[in-house]
Amino acid sequence: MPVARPETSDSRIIAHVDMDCFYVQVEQRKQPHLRGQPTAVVQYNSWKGGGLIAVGYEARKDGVKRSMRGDEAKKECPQIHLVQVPVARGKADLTIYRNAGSEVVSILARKGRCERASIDEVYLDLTDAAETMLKETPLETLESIDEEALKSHVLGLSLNGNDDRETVREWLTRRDADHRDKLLACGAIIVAELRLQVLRETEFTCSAGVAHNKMLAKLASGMNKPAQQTIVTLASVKGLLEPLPIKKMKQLGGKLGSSLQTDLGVNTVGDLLQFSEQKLQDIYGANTGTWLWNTARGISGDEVEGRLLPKSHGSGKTFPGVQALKSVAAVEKWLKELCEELSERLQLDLETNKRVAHTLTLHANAYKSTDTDSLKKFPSKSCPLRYGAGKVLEDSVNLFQAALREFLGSYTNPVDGGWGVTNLSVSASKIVAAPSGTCSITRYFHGQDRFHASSEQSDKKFAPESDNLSPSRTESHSASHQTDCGEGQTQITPDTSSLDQYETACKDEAIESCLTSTHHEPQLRLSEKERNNNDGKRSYEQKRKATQEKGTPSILRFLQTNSCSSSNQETKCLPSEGVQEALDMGSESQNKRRTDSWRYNAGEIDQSVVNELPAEIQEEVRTWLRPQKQANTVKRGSSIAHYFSPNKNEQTNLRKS
Ligand code: DCP
Repeated sequence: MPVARPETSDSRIIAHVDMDCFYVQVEQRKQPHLRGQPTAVVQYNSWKGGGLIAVGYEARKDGVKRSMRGDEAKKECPQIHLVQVPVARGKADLTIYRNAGSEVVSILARKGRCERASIDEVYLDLTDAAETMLKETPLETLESIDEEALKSHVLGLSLNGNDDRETVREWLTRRDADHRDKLLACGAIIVAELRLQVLRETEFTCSAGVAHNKMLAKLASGMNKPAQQTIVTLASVKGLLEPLPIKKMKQLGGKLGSSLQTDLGVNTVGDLLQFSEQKLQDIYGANTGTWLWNTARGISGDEVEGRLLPKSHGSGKTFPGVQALKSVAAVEKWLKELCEELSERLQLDLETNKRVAHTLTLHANAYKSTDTDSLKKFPSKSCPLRYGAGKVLEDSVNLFQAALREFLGSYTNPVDGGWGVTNLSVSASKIVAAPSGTCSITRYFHGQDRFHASSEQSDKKFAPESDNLSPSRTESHSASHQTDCGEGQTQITPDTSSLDQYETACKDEAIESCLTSTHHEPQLRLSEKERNNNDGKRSYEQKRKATQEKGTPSILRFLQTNSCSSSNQETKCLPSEGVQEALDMGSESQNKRRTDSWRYNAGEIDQSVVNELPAEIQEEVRTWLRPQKQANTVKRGSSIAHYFSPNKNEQTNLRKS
């Protein structure tokens, strides 16, 4: 459900940066001989040459499209290079792309609040940077403007085709311009410089939209690709939005968009303008009505969230056609792979970023062979997340069983046959800063757990999963979910008395997820080697300064002169100085949150488990618990107890008292 947030200010400067043919660029950096060659990345499943998941711009010129399979692409473009996505555990491994995305984020985060929106997209709030620039250097006094900024596409600015860059220069430096346009001009200059920095330090090109809010910036970033940027002036908003098909708008691709089409005959954003806010509220409720009214006018108050790290982690796989999983044993086999991957990523997030996840969710798509109710969805299920691959697997298997019972309408454990699973994924969400010491404790449990995965069904509390993640876009992408706001999730499990707060939190999260639809994103990490390679960093820094002194080349010139041949290795192996910076930024905000977002529920921690811990960890746990007990401020449901097997008796006694 969209949420109408009032426009905080139309003087904000927001950029949306989107990498160009991202996986292809990552592969081309790895194999420089592919630079400039028609290239596509294909799924690891090689049927008919594998499905294309990313297509380079050279191949697009020859008519190759993402919807094609490798064999078809070869017919269109015989010289195309097809690179298979890396594989691990029998499924696509996106680590290399996640890490490449992290490099980019760390650079972009230098200039303003930065929100990582997907594996290759970032929002930036550049308001402060633009205001500072405007104060320090009035634009009309600027002597030289970077060529990259002069190549900007300014919506609504008529170009005569003779000297477009001169026309853009005039627009950027207009003395009589509205203050908001002046800020946009500053934003465009800053974004151009950032894109050049990304190119120099990572070898990746990106495109960007610069506007007064997130919605408009996102619409603009894809308008001129690759390696270009588009500016949305206030005057151009109406012309930009009016012709857009309603279903192309964010959050209108689903049921709401369909209802607008069928119930109101609204096919374009322009069609929506004829409805008053009151009328839209009458039909869709106050909140959605206002949101629709605002959207039609390009008004959106969504803030750029300061988030450099993923909101959740997911691991999944699709099993199309005959590959469908038709027995519980087959599902368990794959769940083991998925849970191990998820668990590794959770552990890495904990160690690298000091974050812990609270909620484990299982999603699947399934069919019944004798289906009278073919539209019935396989319900997603969630429960508190316990760390350790064995525990994650144990809980996931239980969630699957519960969901399958519900799907089949069975009260006992379902038997094999008569059903098939075509998509399976596990995800971890509600990620917050970890309290100090969690890392060592979970490592302890992690080690233990692989060998002692006990299963006590009675201890499980399956919450309905309201964060309904849709199937992944592609097989490879299934390691990272897209979020969609669907319906049809019901609660099946009794014994939810202690979960009220937890469920509410889950629902809030679902709403939030709907607002920022994401693929789930990469770890912000570099190898030790990269982090420690300070010498390389200095020499690059010196080079960069030298280049700047000579004048900044345009992105195209950069590509021509540095076409990323193997001689460019030095650039490629650069330590990304910004990553550490970004890590620091991340932990700073986490530290801030640490004090207010983490609550221990003393009553839920099983003393017998604590007593088995090494002495120093026992001491740590007791230190955490002491102030909470005294303050008596513990909340149920959101607690460190999820790392432990809860002692039901103690909890029951506590509730009674
Ligand atoms: N991706 C995927 N499966 C899809 C779509 C995309 O695995 N069905 C992956 C590969 C892409 C990356 O996500 O490189 C980013 O997707 P985009 O939609 O942003 O597309 P590209 O970056 O490839 O191209 P463009 O330059 O058009 O943005």
